[in-house]
Amino acid sequence: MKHWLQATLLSAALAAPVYAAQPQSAEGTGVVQSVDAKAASVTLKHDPIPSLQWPAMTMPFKLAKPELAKGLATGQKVKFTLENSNTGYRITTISVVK
Ligand SMILES: [Cu+2]
Repeated sequence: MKHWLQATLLSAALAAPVYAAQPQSAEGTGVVQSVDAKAASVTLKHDPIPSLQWPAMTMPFKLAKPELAKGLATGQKVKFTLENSNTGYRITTISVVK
């Protein structure tokens, strides 16, 4: 009986469309507000990201690799790629735009 219940709950969770709707990656642009190389994190004031239905906002992003923080400084305009991980969206590429 218990196994039947678990199987039913599992298939219900797998079928939930809310998870399938999350894109695996997205691109965005923004301005660097601060860089924390030690924490592999950068705070960006990003433009709207239509594919994620995110409005413009200022928020911290985790960097997939600490090296991505190299060369970044407050005030730079950047473009970046986000990848969906089990801890949320994190930056996999980021470069300065002129
Ligand atoms: Cu945001």
